[in-house]
Parts: sequence; structure tokens; C-alpha cells
Amino acid sequence: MTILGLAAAGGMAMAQTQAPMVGAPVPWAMGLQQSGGPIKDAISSFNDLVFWLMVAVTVFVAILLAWVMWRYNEKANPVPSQNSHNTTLEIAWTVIPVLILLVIAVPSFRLIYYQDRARDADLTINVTGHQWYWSYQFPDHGNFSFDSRPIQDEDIRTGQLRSLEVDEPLVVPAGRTIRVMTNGADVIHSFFVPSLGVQRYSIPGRTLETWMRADQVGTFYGQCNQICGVNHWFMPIVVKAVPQAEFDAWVASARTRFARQDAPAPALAEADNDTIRIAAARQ
Ligand SMILES: [Cu+2]
Repeated sequence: MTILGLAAAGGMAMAQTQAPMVGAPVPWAMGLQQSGGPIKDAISSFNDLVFWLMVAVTVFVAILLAWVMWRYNEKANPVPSQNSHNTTLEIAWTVIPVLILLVIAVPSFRLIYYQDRARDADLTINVTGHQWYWSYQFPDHGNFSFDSRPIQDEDIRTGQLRSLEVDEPLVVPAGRTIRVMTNGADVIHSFFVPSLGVQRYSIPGRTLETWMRADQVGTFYGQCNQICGVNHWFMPIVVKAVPQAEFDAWVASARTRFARQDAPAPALAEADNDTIRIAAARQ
């Protein structure tokens, strides 16, 4: 299915059913995770293209091999040919693979640039990887930030997913384009949510950009995707996409609950005055 077709199907599904989507791995799955947004749609159709090209090449080579084994074995062909080269064939087996690689390269680069940065983002979220949890900061909403820590398997409740749940999910508005800026606090991590098609390294001292959009309300699970130490396996990510009104209410309550860095101005101002006074006294 094309990207447009997938988008249309996604829109129809959204209109018909308002059941929240769950973006998570399922037992015995063979393909990619179900798509929850436009980037994943694009990744899925690129994956389909490469997959079918690969099938065609594999089938062609297998048939060729079988034919050579049948037609040119010692019994069927007792006097072997003395040919050492064939210019037409050599040009063909050089040019055709180059064309196949071009057919892969063009949409591949298009996809990389599509994922690369947000265009007309509705909001920005800073994501920081720590050993071993994530923290999120909302610079457009008063700059509050909070930690999102994994829930131990023994504390998992019925209906929750083992090794994938966190105490504070990243709440985002559904249908909005979100600019994601990643950063690392200690070592390199990777922010990876397969069903939204998001993956970016989080590197200490360096900020990288990408974006995501959940086309429908739902919960999208991910994990750290860069080996980052002994608890790397247990750094789940939960992105909860909610309607805009619910997001606004969450922001209002989050600004109070996570007020730690929300209003540091007065304390800093006092400290600054003290520093100035001390500096003045020293002179
Ligand atoms: Cu990790």
C-alpha cells in the first residue's frame, strides 16, 4: 500500500473506531509493528519495496542456479565451454544491480530527510537518556521536566506489559507534530519507539533533532536501542497520545506536580544578588 493509501486507511480507522491504539510488540509477529503515525507509514512502505525487490532477486538467483546445475552438470554437458568472458553479460550484471540500488537509494534518502527534522512543529519536547531511565522536558509549556522510570516486573498490574511500563509516561497530543530534541546525560542511549517510527541517539553534549506524530489516541511503547550499560535492557519508553484537551489538562497538572524546575527564577535571582554582593565586598 502506498503512503497516501495508508494515511487514508489510518484516517478512516480513526473516524470509525476511537479505541486507543496499542503500539507494542506482539507474540510471533513476522512483520514490522503496526503503524501509529506518518513516519512509520513511510518506513513500512519503504520496507515493503525493499522486501519485494529482495524476493525478486532471491527467486531470480535461485532459478538461475537450479538451471545451471541441471543444464551444465557433467552428465548433461560433457564438453565444457572454453569461454572466459562475455562483454554483454558483464555490462548487464553491472548495470542492472546499479539500477536496483538506485531504485532503493532514492526513496531511502527521501525517507531519511523526511525523518530528519520537524516542519511546522506544534510543540517541542526535550528527551534525555540516563543510566537507566528517561527524562522529558517541555520547553513550550513552562519548561517543566520529569523522570520516567521503569516499573519492576513484580509491580506490573494486570493488563500492563512486562518490562515495558513506566511510572510517568510521556504524554503528547494526538495528531500534532512534535519536535523531539535528544540529549544524553551520561553515555549514549537511543530513543526508539517503533510504532511511531522514531529513533534518535541521545548523546552527551550533543543535541539531535527528529520528530514524531501519533495519528490516533493510544499508547506507544519503546525501549532504549543503544547498549548503555548493565540495565540497558530495562529502559522502557511509553508515549501516551491523548486528545488535545486532555493534554492541556495534563500539562496544567504536570506543571504543579513537576514544579521542581518550573519556577527556579526567584531562588536564582537571590543567589545572583548574593554573588554580586560578595564579589563587590571582595574588591
Ligand atoms: Cu540503553
